[in-house]
Amino acid sequence: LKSSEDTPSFTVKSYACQRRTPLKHHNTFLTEALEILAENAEFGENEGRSVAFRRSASVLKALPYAVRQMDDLKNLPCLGEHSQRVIKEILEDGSSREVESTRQSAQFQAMKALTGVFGVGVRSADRGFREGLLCPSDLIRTGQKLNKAQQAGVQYYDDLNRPVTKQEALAISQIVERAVNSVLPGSIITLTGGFRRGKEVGHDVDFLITHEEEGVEEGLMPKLVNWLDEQGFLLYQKTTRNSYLESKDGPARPPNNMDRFERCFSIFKLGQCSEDSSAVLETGSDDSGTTDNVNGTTRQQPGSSWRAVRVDLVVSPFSQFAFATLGWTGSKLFERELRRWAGQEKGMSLSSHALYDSKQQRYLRANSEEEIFAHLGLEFIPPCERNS
Ligand code: 8DG
Ligand code: MN
Ligand code: MN
Repeated sequence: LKSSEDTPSFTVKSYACQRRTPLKHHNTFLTEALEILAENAEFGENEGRSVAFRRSASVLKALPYAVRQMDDLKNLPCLGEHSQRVIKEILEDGSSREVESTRQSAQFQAMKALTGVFGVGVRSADRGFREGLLCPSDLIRTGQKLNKAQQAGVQYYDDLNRPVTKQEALAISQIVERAVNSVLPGSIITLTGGFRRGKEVGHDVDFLITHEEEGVEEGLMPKLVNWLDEQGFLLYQKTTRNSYLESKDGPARPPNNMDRFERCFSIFKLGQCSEDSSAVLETGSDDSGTTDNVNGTTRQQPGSSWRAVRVDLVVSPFSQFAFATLGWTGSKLFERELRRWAGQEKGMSLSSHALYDSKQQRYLRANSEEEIFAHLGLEFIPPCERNS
């Protein structure tokens, strides 16, 4: 045995998609600190810096032991000089000055509060902060021009910042199943995102919908949204049309990482869940006196019988279902690392629609996530170990 007891030796592969990352791990006090710096870099639109901190944090999540001294980090990949400096300070002093001053800075707190509003991105939050806005209510107080999404974001701010429980996710699943089965019987509905990775709570509920008979899923989303709206389940929705076309010249690069499925970003009105997980579902047709109008925006009162929940719906053709499932399960870093692995190590291009092999100049088909990992020369990592 080479390693002594106090300096565990453990090899960690350098891409997050090559290793298993459980939801609960041993280094939360370090990863939370590094992720504050990652988040702050995102607020400053410094993507390289933010990914570097996220990768460092992710390596620590994969360790089967708690890091106690710098020696415990020997031979670990992805730990840059800056991350190591932060870790060292936390191990020695209990906290990092950089992390604590970031956490307490007015700018970080304002950016966190403003981007916490559904529909408000880093750009608008930054503009707001530079105009003196510090919190969501400043958006209303100063009469900012808000688009429909942002109006809903402000209106349901408290609800949308309250974590969605597994039980609520299951109640939403039941509604979505009912809706989908009335507009296209035989459809397959998968819970994706954080809940598929085993999370107990989430910031939203993500669904992927398909049908074995290729093509019948076309036009499903508008029908689904109509059904949900008519039953009073939707407080807000924005649907985007499918725009993906496979080309024999390989994947046309989308302008950003957004994929091109038919999708719907929505806010559901969910009736109170009872203790025993059987949801009592209410429809919203009568608005039974539980809301109150403040400054022109309807705010929900405490103790109301319903709550607002963010729900993402995606429809995929059956032939792309495996890729879509993999792409919408996350985590975001895991997805990013999968694409980087495909490109840098395999000369392939992976998206939520397809896998293209540049050397062979052809698409590689897959009917399951397992087949995609195999195409990529990776060991299969189950969803609950993709919490990078
Ligand atoms: P949370 O909601 O509990 O906070 O965690 P999550 O479920 O992991 O995060 P999410 O923001 O709901 O994202 C779920 C997955 O969906 C994640 O892997 C990233 C992926 N995703 C988006 N937007 C897009 C997109 O435009 N295209 C693709 N392909 N995937 C996307 O969030
Ligand atoms: Mn999610
Ligand atoms: Mn989502």
